[in-house]
Amino acid sequence: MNRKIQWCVAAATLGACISVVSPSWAELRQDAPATAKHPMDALTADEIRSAKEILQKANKLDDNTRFVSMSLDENLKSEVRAWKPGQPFARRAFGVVLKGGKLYEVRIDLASSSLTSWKEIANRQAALTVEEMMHASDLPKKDPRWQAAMAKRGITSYDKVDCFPLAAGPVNDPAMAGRRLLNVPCVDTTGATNNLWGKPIEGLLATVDIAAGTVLSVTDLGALPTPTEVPSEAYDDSGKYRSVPKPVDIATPQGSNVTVGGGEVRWDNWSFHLRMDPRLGAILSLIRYDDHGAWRDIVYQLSPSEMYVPYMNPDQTWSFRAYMDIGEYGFGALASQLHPGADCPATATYLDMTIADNKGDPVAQRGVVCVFERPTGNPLWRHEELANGTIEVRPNVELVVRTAPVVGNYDYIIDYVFDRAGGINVRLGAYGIDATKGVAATKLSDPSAALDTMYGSLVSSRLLAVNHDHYMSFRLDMDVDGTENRLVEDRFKVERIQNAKTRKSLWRAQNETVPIEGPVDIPLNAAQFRVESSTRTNKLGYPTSYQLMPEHTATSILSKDDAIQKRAAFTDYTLWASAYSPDEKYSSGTYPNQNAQVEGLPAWVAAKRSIKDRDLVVWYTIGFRHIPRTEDWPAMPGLWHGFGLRPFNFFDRNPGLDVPPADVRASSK
Ligand SMILES: [Cu+2]
Repeated sequence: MNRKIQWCVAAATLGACISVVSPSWAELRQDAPATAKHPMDALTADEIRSAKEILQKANKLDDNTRFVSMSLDENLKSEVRAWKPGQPFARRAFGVVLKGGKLYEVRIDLASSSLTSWKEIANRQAALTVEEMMHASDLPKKDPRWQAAMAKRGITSYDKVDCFPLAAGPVNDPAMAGRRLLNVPCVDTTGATNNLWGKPIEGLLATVDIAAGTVLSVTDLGALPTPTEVPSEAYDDSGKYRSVPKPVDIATPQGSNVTVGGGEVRWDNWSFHLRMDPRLGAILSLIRYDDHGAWRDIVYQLSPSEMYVPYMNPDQTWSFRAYMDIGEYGFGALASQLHPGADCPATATYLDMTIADNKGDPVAQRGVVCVFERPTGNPLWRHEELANGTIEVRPNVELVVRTAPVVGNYDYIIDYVFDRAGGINVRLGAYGIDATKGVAATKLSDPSAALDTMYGSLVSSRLLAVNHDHYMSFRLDMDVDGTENRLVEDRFKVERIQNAKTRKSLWRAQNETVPIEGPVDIPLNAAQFRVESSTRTNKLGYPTSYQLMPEHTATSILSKDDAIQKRAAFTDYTLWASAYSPDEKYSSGTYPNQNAQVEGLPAWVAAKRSIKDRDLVVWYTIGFRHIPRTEDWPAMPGLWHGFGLRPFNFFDRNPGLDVPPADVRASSK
């Protein structure tokens, strides 16, 4: 069944519509599998139900027990690598549970229906749950101190007041030990529809203990006049859209070349397993390339690890804002439904995710992953030989796996992009709405503007978008032609030439293996980095390898003794390498919420384990600083950053040689 999609311009203007025929949502969307067919498959709805039943039978649950997460506890890497379709495999679940004010880690063997571990984790705070966030948003409205502060601002009815609980950041105060804290600012949503961030109720913050259900304190720095612009109304730019262009589309008129089954995605010469995890979002495993009939390993697992967003404002109601969007909130749990024809091409395949809710019951999140092909418009390779008038050119097409976690005001898009010559690109798009702070200034010439704009940019009258950074850490468990790999640095060494008549200098490449785990300086002018196989060489004798392709990126420049930076110490460097350990997944540690110490990646590598000719993991952080600009308001155009992996002596020659020319493809229809 086909569906006719219409994009219509507002009736007040041209009243024009464009129609395209595309498959129906039901045809495009795939349910999460009912049974696990692959050891890396996410827990199914039945498995989530079983996990809860096993805990109930073990008398571990009461009415107030809450599930932070229940997700796949992966099998050993050696077992997964050796597994062949059709063979049996173990299934285990790992849960994070809150009960009686305590945090527990739970391990369950699903095949034997047994609880294998129930372990209290002391002095740590789990990620925040949706239920807690909703509860915390209501608490200030019942508090007389907050009500009095609101009355000072002339607000006595709270129908149009929305409160958005925020992770409290590192907590050093011993009096707060054991408390489950959230800081709750509020906004006036009068007249707002999509953008709710235009009228912050500034200078007022409630700190709540969500476990106790109490407001601990109310901070009031004084009232400011509320901004008057209603940002959602500004979306249509004074009520006039520009004229409707002729359609520009990505289409697969003869059907998709992508197959998705049993969690495995196949396209062109690529194969990988795809699953959604409540904490990390999309996880790609067992990324392999079909090299003329032989599957070759490249990456065992590729996923986000942490996202750190520190804001740069010293006010008491702002300075704690340094979020860990993955460890405090969860990229899978916050994955947004993707809209055909807008978020992804109309003909993409859309995948569901099954997640455990806070009571441990399965819920389906619809269409939170899309997988699609797109022509790049660029040649994959080409040469025109002017001497004899010949030309050879091959078209490139990419496969994109896309998710869009939405964390409060920010919408991130994470793409994994596969090309036809063995390349993988990881792209991070920042969308959404700037975090806003009410100020007195209406424009830069106002007397207060110099002070008001010290830590951000005016984006509208009385509205400041606060400066901040974004750091997204990716974990790349590389397995280039097997698990034994080494990280190699090709250093560009400048040499003086003694005998040449006109030339004085050149560079040559000298490669060195990084012997020990730790942070790796990446002087982009002076070196390139590759992960080499220790066991395989190509036809010419070079060790097979994949090159890491950094792009423009930033590391944190905050003081290392600052608690917000201590727990995000992975952002001190762009690149790290560590020895493989199945327990080392999160670069800010397992429980960054409220943590004030160095945990995770920087702590693990202090062991200085060897990474030479071993199973190793590399960690790359995409970092960028954001001084907001007026064009970011009231909704940001996407800003993209990324990095890549490309084969380097992995193949014997250009792996895209066998891509047919475009004219052959057209004439063979
Ligand atoms: Cu930003």
